[in-house]
Amino acid sequence: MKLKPDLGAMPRYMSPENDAAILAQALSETVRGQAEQFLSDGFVVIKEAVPPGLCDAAVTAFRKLEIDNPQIFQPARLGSSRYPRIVNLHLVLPQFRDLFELNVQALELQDFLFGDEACVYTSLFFEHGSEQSLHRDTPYFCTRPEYRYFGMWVALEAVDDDNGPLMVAPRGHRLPDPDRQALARAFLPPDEATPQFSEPLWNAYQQDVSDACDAAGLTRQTVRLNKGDTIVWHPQLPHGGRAIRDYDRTRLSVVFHCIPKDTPVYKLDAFLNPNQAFPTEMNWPYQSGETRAFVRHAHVTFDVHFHHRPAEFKGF
Ligand SMILES: O=C(O)CCC(=O)C(=O)O
Ligand SMILES: [Fe+2]
Repeated sequence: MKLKPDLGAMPRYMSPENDAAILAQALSETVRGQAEQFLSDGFVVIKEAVPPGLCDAAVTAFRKLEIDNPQIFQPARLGSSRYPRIVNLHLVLPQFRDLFELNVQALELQDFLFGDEACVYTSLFFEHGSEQSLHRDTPYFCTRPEYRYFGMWVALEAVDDDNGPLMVAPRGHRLPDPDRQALARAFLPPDEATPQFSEPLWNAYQQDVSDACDAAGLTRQTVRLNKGDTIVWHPQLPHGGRAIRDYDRTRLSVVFHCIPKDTPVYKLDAFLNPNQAFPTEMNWPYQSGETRAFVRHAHVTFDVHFHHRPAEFKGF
């Protein structure tokens, strides 16, 4: 028997008509102010969310890991002076987990909006700006029920116009999705199952989002941050990385992809089939931190190229 998707379980922050009721339930003025900004613009910047010393400790730990593990880090530069984005370094660096666990206001906000405890699904570390074009994260973090995902991005050093800052399209989180099934049909032969990932499908969806932002007259805003500032974004917020003007500069930053505990995460297979039922609970293995849970993935990964089990890292 085909299960019906539980559309009634759509998170309340997906519908603007719920905003006033959500804000009325905020437990403190601080959370209310942040939630208000988040609901109206699709993101909120929390200034000095973690002390600069915590950011320095994370960078120092990363540099030590690099020195202790040349066999892992040198090939990962792929012949260039740059690493690709590094996935899940928090598995081997407790200082990275601190950036999440001690980010008190960002966690309070997420717990409040989820109505549940936020945990880390995956993380990315960037040594340099990503220069990633405008996109929504939802095709890559498609939960069931849908949209139970937030991005939480921590600046480990100052980010300005020159080192590839984030850009966001404020209020773009409210633009409706295109007909996702039609999009899949346009690209896939009939009866072919939607793959988890496909670059042409990803690009077609993101192009639709970008065009919709233009049609609605939404601008791309640069987000300039100081060390320790943290931005939390809505699952549907269009965002990306601006061009790097000064290639000599780093843009050290960590982004956590956050979900409520035990939430399954799918990719395009579920995102482009919103009416298809998928299991709505997942018994992830967790690595417990001091206070929060982190999904225990098997590998630290350099983009999609190199995979290393945590036990391969010396000094870990
Ligand atoms: O850090 C960036 O430049 C973009 C990161 C991003 O888009 C993400 O992690 O979802
Ligand atoms: Fe993203």
